Amino acid sequence: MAKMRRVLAVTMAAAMAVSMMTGCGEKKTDSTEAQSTETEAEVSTEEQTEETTTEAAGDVGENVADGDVLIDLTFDDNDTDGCMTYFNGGQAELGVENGELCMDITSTGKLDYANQMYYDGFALNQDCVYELSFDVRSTIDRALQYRIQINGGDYHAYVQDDITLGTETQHISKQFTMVEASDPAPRLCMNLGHFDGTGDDSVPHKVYFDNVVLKVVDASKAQKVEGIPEPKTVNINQLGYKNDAKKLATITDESVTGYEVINVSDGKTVASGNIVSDDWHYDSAADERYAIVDFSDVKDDGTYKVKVSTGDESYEFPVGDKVYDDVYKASVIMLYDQRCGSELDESVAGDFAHAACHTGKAIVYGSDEAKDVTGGWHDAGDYGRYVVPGAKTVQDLILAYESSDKVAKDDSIGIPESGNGVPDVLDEARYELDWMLKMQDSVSGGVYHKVTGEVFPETVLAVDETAQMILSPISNTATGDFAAVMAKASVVYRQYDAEFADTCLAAAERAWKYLGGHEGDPGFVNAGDIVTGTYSDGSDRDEYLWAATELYIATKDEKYNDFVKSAIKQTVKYGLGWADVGYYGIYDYCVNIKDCDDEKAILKEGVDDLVKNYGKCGFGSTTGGEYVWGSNMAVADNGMLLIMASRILGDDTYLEYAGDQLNYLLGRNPVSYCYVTGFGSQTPENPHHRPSEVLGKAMPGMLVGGANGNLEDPYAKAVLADYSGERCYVDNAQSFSCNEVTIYWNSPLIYLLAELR
Ligand code: 9MR
Ligand code: ZN
Repeated sequence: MAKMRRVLAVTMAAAMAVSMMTGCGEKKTDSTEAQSTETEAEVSTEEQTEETTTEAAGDVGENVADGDVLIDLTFDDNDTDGCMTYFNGGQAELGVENGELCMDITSTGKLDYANQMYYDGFALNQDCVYELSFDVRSTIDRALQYRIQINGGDYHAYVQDDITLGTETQHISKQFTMVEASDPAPRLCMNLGHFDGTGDDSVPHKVYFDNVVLKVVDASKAQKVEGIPEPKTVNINQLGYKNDAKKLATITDESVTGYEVINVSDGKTVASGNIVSDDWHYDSAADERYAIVDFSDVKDDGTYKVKVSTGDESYEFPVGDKVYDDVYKASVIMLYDQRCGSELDESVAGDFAHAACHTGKAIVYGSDEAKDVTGGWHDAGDYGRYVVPGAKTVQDLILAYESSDKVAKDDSIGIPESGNGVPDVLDEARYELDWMLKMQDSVSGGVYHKVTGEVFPETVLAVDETAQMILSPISNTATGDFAAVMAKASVVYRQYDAEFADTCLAAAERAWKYLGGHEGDPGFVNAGDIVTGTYSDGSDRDEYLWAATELYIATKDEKYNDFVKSAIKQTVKYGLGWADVGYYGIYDYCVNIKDCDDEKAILKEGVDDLVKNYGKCGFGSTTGGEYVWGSNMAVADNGMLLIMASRILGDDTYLEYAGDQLNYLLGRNPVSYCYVTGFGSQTPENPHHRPSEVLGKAMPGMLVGGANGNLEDPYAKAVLADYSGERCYVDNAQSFSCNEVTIYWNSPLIYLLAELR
């Protein structure tokens, strides 16, 4: 039968293992190795013609037809056919023996999913009937749980059964109807951990699988698998513009020949223009032709929309003086909501209030030493606390305080410390600094890289993560970042708390001493069975440079200046990220030290590159066509850098580009999302953020990671394979590589909003 269909190459991230969500638990590792296996899964298109649908009524549903084979694994040629493993306390090796898949199990752990074999890369359509079948045997009598489950949240099963295995091969076959909403990215799991009541499964043994097949039995009632929403053809900053700001809209429908800006309250056109063929350009990262219209002359307070000649309209947006006040406040309160180790006040955190979490002592990895490292912010959608990204967040807050008068005076954001005479952003940053001080080893001066459980927590509230906290080993990058922010804090907090400033400076100097004895140490990698985030970084030169700069500013000791002057002659990674931090040092050097021509030149080179990138993007972003995990941080960081450079270089033109970084984040992008939760006309509602997932509502004020063309989670692979980088964003909690949130994505947003509001 005639049926249009496209083949979706489903990339199984095996060795790459960027992040693996699994049955009841999440496991992420950070190896950068390339993807190992590509399998093909057929996913049918939504583009089926009317004709074929009618003709085939009865055996064709939306996207699927009777007899479609979605999984067909035979393990010939010694190939595991894209099957993967997840462990949560168990131990096994996956391989192929004589054309059968073999789980060679040495420990079954404590949980039924302690050992898991899984397979991704297929979809389930609601109301479609399927048959799952496979052959299985084991070298001992033991239980197996097979299931197809949702691959995130509570990991509940769409179909599941527990069976008893023995040495005889059994052919298992199960029909089921997908009764829940269509799922583009479920997971087939074989749970081979420990099961009570089925004999002794603790002895080493092997379980063999063959002929694993998932087939469509009856597609007549099958409903569609929804893709991502169609973006608007006219995109603007959904939160609006300040009266005098530059205002651009991007149009992506090439049949448009003109536009008008309409005042929504009276329907009157306040600006209009034509779009001619020369106005159209190509954005390769979005894979779209676009035209830009400038309506900066619309300056009066009001609510507007841009309407184009085809009748399409942008979302409505305000123009006024206070358009960013609420989002600014919410983006700071998000950090309060991420606080760990103390009770969150309901009057601030609302539904996200909770009792003190993670209050137990942490064990220093590889020892019996228990240490109090309570406090600090949860990093992201997980509850890990990591020094490296924490330092970036603190620095961004302090820079916002230093560069914006409004922020420096604002003591009324509404956190518990508001009104205490210390600006709120400094209070908030101090919460992290106090924790960071506890992360320093009192003997060596080195700083522990992170404190997390061994694995990522399940989708639970912070108070319900009860796993033993472990302090991962000291790293140079954590110690360098620590030295930098502590030295800076010693300067900034002195007027508010001289004793704290002294403590910070002494800690920074001890950290610097550690660094002196550890030049050339290898970068951080996860120790033992720990699989939480690594914040791995190929170079620590930038961290050393930044630390030396802040210590020079704090102490005026020339030994630090000598270090800076020799470091900038070498290869340093300049950036404002968690990995590349060189510009933090360069900028503060320029602000504080008179003789800074070399540093100014470094800054100028950086922002001039951003300006070149700006010209390549139809939506104002300066990432140069790169859309990676956390691309929204890159956009926000670039906005910061442009503002910082405009100060140092005395050139206001950089500020316009900075404004467009904010505009991109708040809606002028090719997916039409205002990327901050709770704000804008189309806003992320399903962030990968455990508190939001458990409560079923997104915590407000969080900047999500955004477009990521590398498709680094199974959900993104399933729904974004046909899109180019700048459009690879999906608002789904399973997509941790597009839709997670972090403290250090919020902090450059806070800086931008502080400056531009
Ligand atoms: O933001 C990090 C991103 O740049 C990396 O590509 C990614 C994979 O290593 O990790 C991101 O950081 C995550 C961290 O490892 C654990 N907490 C959640 C962070 C955001 O996804
Ligand atoms: Zn906590």
